[in-house]
Amino acid sequence: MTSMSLLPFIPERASTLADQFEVLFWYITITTGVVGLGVYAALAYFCVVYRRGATTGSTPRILGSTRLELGWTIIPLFVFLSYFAGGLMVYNHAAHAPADSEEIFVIGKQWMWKAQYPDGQRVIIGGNPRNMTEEERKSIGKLVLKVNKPVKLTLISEDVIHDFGVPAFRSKIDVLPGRYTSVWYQPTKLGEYHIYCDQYCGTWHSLMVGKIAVVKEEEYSDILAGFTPMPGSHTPMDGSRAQQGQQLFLKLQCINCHSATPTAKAPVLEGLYGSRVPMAGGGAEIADDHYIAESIRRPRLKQVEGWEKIMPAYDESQVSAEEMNLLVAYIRSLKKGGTPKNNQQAVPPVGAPTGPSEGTKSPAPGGK
Ligand code: HEC
Ligand SMILES: [Cu+2]
Repeated sequence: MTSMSLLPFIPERASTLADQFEVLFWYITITTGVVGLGVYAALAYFCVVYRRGATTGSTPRILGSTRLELGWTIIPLFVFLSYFAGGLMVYNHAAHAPADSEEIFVIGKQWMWKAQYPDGQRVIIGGNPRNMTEEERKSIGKLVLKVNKPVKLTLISEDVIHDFGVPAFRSKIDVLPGRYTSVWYQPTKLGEYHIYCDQYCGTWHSLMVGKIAVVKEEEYSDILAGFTPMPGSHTPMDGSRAQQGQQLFLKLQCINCHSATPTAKAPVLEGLYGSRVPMAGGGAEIADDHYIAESIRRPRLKQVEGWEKIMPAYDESQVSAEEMNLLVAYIRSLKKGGTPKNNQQAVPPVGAPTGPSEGTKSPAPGGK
């Protein structure tokens, strides 16, 4: 028996979270429902049986009962504690992505979602095609995920607050400007499921909808190969986010200061990700996605100890949300000894077109 067949307004269950969520949801709904209805039933019964004039004799005078008081205090206490325990378990599941999750970046923008896969493919979900650039229109599609494999979404907004909601996964997460949030799923069923923007975000909020397609692992890479690579990359293979980020790092001249040489004017970024960074004026920060993005947008906010305040702030006009994700992906991937030479340029893959493709911001690798 599925809840689907009984109650047609309840969405399908298609993730591990949805299964856990559903058990807790019905447990709470049924227990509170039974008690609530019981109170009303008793009320109705007493109204009829003890109505004025219908009773024989008078009501006995009762001055409290310790047994009753203890009973209706202790039993509900344990019932409510069981809600808490169930909630804690489901929350714990939802809050901790497995370490082997594949990671997809999602950007919310009035009124579409832009998803970036680790190898550089991208998909535009929802939105009004008439308001899109040529480049974006080519990438309209579905968010494709593998069945029975965990996936972690890291989300940010370019403008206002959105919310990435997937009813079949029983999951929704706010998507905020200037702050990364994340969510993870393990889809359990093949098929297509709705994505909604669950936070009213302006005129065409209703267009910010789309589909997640859950496919078999064998089909996954074929489908992804058909996706349009992000602007600036030539083949999906060579357009990995980290590699595109490296090109940006060179193009924006970050390398002039973050050069990993003894005379560098700025800290080395190798191995920065996940490390503890001591701050000027005491304290320390863990270098996560948010810390890195903020260091680039507003470097004055958190000053690394022992360095001068010379890093310029890069606003949206210099580094867009999409480019920020690339820089973050690059800095994350940067291992010891990985900083490029100042004049190093990425070599285009064999057989790749060499001219700059239309509508791209970054120059073609190789400087042609
Ligand atoms: C004019 C020199 C200069 C340029 C150009 C520059 N930075 Fe920086 N950057 C610094 C200095 C100095 C610091 C350390 C002091 C601070 O926190 O502001 C820093 C700090 C950082 C940090 C935090 C590092 C840590 O150890 O916690 C990151 C990340 C970063 N920069 C990335 C970038 C990126 C990406 C670019 C290019 C878009 C860039 N920087 C361009 C000088 C520079
Ligand atoms: Cu929205």
